[in-house]
Amino acid sequence: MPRQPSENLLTKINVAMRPHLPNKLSNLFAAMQRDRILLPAFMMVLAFTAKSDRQCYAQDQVKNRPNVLIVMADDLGFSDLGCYGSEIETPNLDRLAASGVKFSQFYNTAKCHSSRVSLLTGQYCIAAGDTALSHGVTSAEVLATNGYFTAMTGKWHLKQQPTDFGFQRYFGHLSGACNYFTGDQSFRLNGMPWKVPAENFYTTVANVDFAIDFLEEARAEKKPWYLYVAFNAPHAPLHALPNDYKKYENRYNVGWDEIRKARFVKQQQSGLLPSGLKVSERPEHVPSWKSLHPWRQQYEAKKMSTLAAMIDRVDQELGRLTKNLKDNGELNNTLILFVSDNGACPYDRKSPNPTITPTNANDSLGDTTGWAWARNTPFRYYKQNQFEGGIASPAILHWPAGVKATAGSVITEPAHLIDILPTIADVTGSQLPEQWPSRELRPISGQSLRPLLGDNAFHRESPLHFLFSTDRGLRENQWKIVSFRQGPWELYDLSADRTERNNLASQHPDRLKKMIQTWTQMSREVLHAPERSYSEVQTEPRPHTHPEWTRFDGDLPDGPATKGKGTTTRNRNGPSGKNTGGIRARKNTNLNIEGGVLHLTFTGDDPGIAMDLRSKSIPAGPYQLRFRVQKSTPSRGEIFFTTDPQTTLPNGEQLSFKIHEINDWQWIEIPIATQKTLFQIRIDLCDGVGNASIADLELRGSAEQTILRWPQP
Ligand SMILES: [Ca+2]
Repeated sequence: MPRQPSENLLTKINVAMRPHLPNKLSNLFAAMQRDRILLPAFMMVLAFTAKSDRQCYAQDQVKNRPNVLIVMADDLGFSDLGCYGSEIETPNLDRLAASGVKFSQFYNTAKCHSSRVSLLTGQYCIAAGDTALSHGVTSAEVLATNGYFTAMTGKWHLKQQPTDFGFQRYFGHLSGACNYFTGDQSFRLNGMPWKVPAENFYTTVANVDFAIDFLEEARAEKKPWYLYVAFNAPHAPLHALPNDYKKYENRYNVGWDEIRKARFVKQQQSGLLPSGLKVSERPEHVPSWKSLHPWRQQYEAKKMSTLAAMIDRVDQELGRLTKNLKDNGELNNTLILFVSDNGACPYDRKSPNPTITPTNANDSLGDTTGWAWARNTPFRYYKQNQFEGGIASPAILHWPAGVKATAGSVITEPAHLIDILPTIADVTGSQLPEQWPSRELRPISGQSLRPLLGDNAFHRESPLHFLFSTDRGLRENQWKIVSFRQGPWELYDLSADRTERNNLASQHPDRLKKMIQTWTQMSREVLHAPERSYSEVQTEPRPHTHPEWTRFDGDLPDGPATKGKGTTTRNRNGPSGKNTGGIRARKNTNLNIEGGVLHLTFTGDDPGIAMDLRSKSIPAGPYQLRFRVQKSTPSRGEIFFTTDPQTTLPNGEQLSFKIHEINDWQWIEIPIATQKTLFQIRIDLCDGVGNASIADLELRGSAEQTILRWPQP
């Protein structure tokens, strides 16, 4: 049996040392007293305490430890900054790149929360324990242990809150996205709920207001500091400050074909990308700008004006922050790293409304696949896909006191968010712990990038692994394998074909096979991923599409028809009870279907949707009901079904499931084990008010064949 330290001993140590301890450690002692934490953990904390104490002393002697500022933008495309090819005005970031370095092959994980996990822990998301961070330590915990003042502002998007993971100060929202002008209920200031002011509020600005306040505190305490600013911009809802919007209004009437062309020219002229590289072609799912109806052109141009204004504002606020560092003599010895969590977002979740000007709390626009394509120039695909368009991030590193590489140079070595923690631990002289109370740590997969900053040789010890939902990839030297939503593996030689135009899978079957084995082995042994996430890919090629990509063939509500062909379920806004696409919205439920996605708003008790199968000719069970759901709060959902024409809902049988992903899509797969034939199905996602989206809703048979899909045409 492990021994536990006596409560008396802990109490004595806590009382004696409290004045010398950082708050978090002091709190930890209190928690240990309360929870009788085991001796090994206790001894480890003592070791850290001793180290921390020594270093507090040393800190007065050693003045040259750098401050660290990590900035992450949200859904920023590879080409969205001036120094990465954009026409959007980002002079402050361009200046940092000109006097620092920029990376041409810096990778993220293609999605919001997983990128945040990797940035903070140096691990792949699943390995770190996903949003619970149960198998990792954060950079804030590592640097706080080494005497740094630690602070964060902006989007958290993980479990608990930043103050539970080593950040001594925090301002921001715990949610994945919110209204830029009015925020949401998840705002916190230093661990406590914070009410968003009714006026004069815009999240991007507030993040820097609080960041500057926190830095003032760090300076008063005469400590080196670590600040992590996680802007929510330019993530949807698209909302811009009026003056920023005005600056870009009508600038995008030229359309995405022209903008993409101009960005690519600028990328090559600036030396960011090799001159022989070919830009990827416009995919079939994005129409040419010229083919769009004028109302759609006007509407799409507005979206890009808003995105540009939001990105411009990020740059302005960063300018304000870096000026604050300069005014305080800190710019020279602060390591600043700017990255994005994923490529531009193609998901179009709002009905078209060209009359909106999104410069106030009540009006916002959504993303669009057309501009996402241009914003990821020169690459293919988008947020969530493990193609370069999803995972390639602009990355600027500025640290005059520490970077020996030529100012303004481009680092072409592949790097990844998992490298951030080892890098900042390295440059700050902080130790990466092998143990941490109440967490079972797994090894860090990232490596310190410090050799690159001094023009020294860097050797990547293990291939870079990519996995989000069913999208997969592996980068090993110049080779990359990638699978689009569990479609067949593709193989590319990125040294000649960074834009992934020539699939070499059939020409190099041995290399492909070996890389798939490596990917699978890493999924199992490094990520500890659940087995289903590395099950084999489909062998039959399928078109690369997604139900939430913009459908440009939709009609304008009450307006002129588009030039495109086809039909759309967009805007069949049914009042509660009306049957839409084979789905009936129950009482207290508003259903709006856009591009095949069900957007549900729950206004009272007992909401949900129901599907009546009595007129369908379907085979007998067993079945599987399968869909993806996105919701902003966790909840318990229920399925009701009948297998007898005389029984009506809510009588019948009942199954339950859990919605645990917050704001991200989660697959729900429910086996319905009956041998009889289904007559009615009902899905409840929660008990009361709220909202949710459902996509890819289908009933499958015992051979996993699709029997029915909703919405029905
Ligand atoms: Ca994101």
